[in-house]
Amino acid sequence: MTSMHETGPESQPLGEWTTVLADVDSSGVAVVTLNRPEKRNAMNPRLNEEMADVLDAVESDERARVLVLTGAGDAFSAGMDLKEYFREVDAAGPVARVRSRRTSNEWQYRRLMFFPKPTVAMVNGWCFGGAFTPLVACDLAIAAEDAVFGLSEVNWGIPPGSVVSRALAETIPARDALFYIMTGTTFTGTEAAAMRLVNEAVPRERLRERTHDLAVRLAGMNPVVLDAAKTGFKRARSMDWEVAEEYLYAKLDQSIANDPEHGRDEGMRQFLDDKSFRPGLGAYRRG
Ligand code: ACO
Ligand code: V55
Repeated sequence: MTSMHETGPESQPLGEWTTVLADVDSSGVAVVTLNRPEKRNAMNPRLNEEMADVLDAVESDERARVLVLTGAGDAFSAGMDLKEYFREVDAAGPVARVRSRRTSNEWQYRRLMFFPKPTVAMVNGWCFGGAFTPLVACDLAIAAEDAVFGLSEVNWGIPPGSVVSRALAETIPARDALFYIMTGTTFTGTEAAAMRLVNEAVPRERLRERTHDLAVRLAGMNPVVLDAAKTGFKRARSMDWEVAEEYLYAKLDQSIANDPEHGRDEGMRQFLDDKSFRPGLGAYRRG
């Protein structure tokens, strides 16, 4: 199976890491590839530390307009590294464990969930346990039809920890979540799309192109408005309606104030004065 990480001639590296590859192409798509294929991209402490730095690099590099998260080889990620994240950290004691958990959670949901650029998970293969956290933290997700997912925790003797079950509750119905959490049964990319864990499942040979097309589309949109739109939705989910109204208006006004291209005024001008486009059917022309 070919790696999902194919650095094209126009791709530039965003930095150098031992467990992660990250580069950006000329269309503004940054591809972040978990890169421990010989361990099925299991997440060890080193990878968790490096991912904080990778996210910093993608966030601060102006060439990067969209982040695509994927895995090298035939796995997206086999979850937490049972040897290095559990056995070895447990042996190092409780202080090490607190630190290791914090480093893991830091990138997997705190940073990724509210990342200021659009994020797309490209699930190219195995996706187990802890890997559901970064998967759900991404705004959008596309899977290969034959990718294999599982809440395998019960299979080896633990309930799902960290925010894995919280992430499931955010995306799929309780009946599906409890069935897979309690039985440890695997399911495919096709099934993941049917329960809306991912937006779409496509044949493996089309995964990269399909994801790239979506990413390029997002890369061409107004970044300030996109950030306000995704963050508004994610934050407002847990608010009561009155607070959500206040917050979403504040977000709207903040977006207008922060938008260097004044998209709102331009959109209204092109529709009301020029009559050159219909906002219901497509986006205004960006300068
Ligand atoms: N932690 C540590 N090492 C792992 C993990 C993991 N989660 N997943 C795979 N590896 C290692 C294997 O130990 C093996 O290492 P070795 O070559 O040094 O012996 C190597 O990756 C390849 O693994 P295989 O099992 O030989 O690969 P295969 O392609 O046959 O199977 C599969 C892939 C199905 C993903 C299998 O490796 C597996 O079941 N992994 C564990 C999945 C899992 O339950 N993850 C934990 C979820 S719970 C959590 O994240 C909190
Ligand atoms: C899991 C994940 C964790 C953890 C304990 O079930 C369990 C998965 C991401 O961290 O600390």
